[in-house]
Amino acid sequence: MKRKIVLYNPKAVFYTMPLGLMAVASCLDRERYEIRIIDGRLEDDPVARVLEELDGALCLGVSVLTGAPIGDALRVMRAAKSRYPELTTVCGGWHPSLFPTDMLEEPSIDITVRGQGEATFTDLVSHLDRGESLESICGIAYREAGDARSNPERPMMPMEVFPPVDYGLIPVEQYFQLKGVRQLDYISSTGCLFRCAFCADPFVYKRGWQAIGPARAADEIEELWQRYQFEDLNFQDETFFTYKKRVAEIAEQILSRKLSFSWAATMRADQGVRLGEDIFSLCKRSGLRRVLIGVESGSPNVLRHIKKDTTVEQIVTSAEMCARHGVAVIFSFIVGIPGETYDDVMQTVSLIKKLRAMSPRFETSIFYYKPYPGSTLSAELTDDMPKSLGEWAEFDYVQGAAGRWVSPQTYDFMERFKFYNRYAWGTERIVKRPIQMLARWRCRHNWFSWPVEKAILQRLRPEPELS
Ligand code: B12
Ligand code: SF4
Repeated sequence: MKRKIVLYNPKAVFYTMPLGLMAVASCLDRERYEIRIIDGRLEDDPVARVLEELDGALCLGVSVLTGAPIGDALRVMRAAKSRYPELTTVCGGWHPSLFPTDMLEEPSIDITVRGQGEATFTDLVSHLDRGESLESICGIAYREAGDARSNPERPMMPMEVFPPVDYGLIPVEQYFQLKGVRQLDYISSTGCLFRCAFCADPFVYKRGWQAIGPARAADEIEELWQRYQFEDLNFQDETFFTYKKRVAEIAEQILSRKLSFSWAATMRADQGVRLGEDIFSLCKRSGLRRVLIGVESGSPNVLRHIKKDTTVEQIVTSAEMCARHGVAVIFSFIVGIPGETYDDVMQTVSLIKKLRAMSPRFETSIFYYKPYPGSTLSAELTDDMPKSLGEWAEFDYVQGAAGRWVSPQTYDFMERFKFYNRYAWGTERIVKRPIQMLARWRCRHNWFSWPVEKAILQRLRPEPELS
């Protein structure tokens, strides 16, 4: 008889498909295991839904991002353990990769998996199934005689050895409906070669990067396109544009196979420059609709400090290329990095204005720096970070306020700038044009006193302050 494996994706913002769980599940032998993926975002009562599936299950696997998803994961795992005390619970994903042994202080978590999960979970499931000791399984931590034991690292494996991700494990149409567009999430590479000091990736993947080849990616994408008729493909890779030859081959394959959809991916500014006009144009012809560029700062000093390894010139050049080829961009910025001066912030503000003025298709998102675990920058801020799993669950990474190191002057300025920056550029409906002109004038002159139109707009239609 097949053993059941239940996998849970905690509630989170947006409806991105649970690619992590799909990836680990796709490696399991279907002759032996029956797999259920339950997504908290799709359920009215996720706890009841998980409990319903758990009877006779071999294990419950949960994917855990840092922040609010931890709270939902804990609710589900505690309920599962309380109903089925013998059940093995396994946590994988970003938070367990950063805190593999700390997480085991929570009694409802039995095992944590670090980093790339495909081979580790396959190995773990067969050991659990056979009732064997876990001591030889690389990449996990677990409790042994009450103590946390951490096994050696598992080296990252080439993605080519894993089978294609099985989208039949999730209700794809339901995600399309919730997203409001037939957009498929897809991943063609894992990890990242760079070393940004605010990011957890260098810690989790040790600056390793693995990908599937362009021909295989194209085969998979074509099969998925025929099956689901999606209109947009969202590459969830950390840095899709890592090797320009690979990117060019994927774009060529999309064109030669006459696959008709738009696509979006994440790009670094230096990669945009290296891509060159020809490959940029090829990408555009193959459907490239939008890129997300993590700019972070307009100050060369801050870019150096955070080891971004990109320059302001590269940011502007890649933006010019995107504008020339009609590719939309979300430029994401971080303000409030410890050590940043008011002058650095003003350089960021100038760059934001410059980029926004370049194309109505350019958007900017501005976040206050939050010390994310696992990054070298956050190592200096341990006092400002949560200590327990419960505190991590309450740490708001999406909307939380600025850190204590951000001066009231900078905070006040940025809040006003963020508001007007949203209206100042881009295409606004005719009724809002006068406000747009005024907002643009204010941004150009950094003059945000007497914000009467802000009060009017907020009264008309209160909007979230995040840009
Ligand atoms: C899609 C996505 C989201 C989605 C989540 C979708 C979901 N599943 O619910 C949404 C939009 C909700 C989201 C939100 C945020 N995200 Co996000 N997101 C991503 C992104 C781009 C892709 C994730 C993905 O699908 N990857 C592909 C799969 C195959 O990889 P994976 O999930 O890592 O899974 C592998 C392993 O982790 C492991 N694994 C994962 N789950 C499990 C479970 C088990 C049981 C096992 C055994 C193994 C295992 O095996 C998998 C295969 O190798 C990643 C970057 C990336 N490329 O990973 C960032 C990333 C995960 N996000 C990140 C951040 C910072 C955020 C935000 C704070 C961003 C923001 N400022 O708004 C928010 C807030 C999250 C929160 N606290 O609420 C960080 C890390 C965060 C962290 N420490 O948890 C990442 C790494 C980006 C980065 N470099 O900064 N995100
Ligand atoms: S921010 Fe992006 S480029 Fe930098 S290390 Fe993280 S994933 Fe890589």
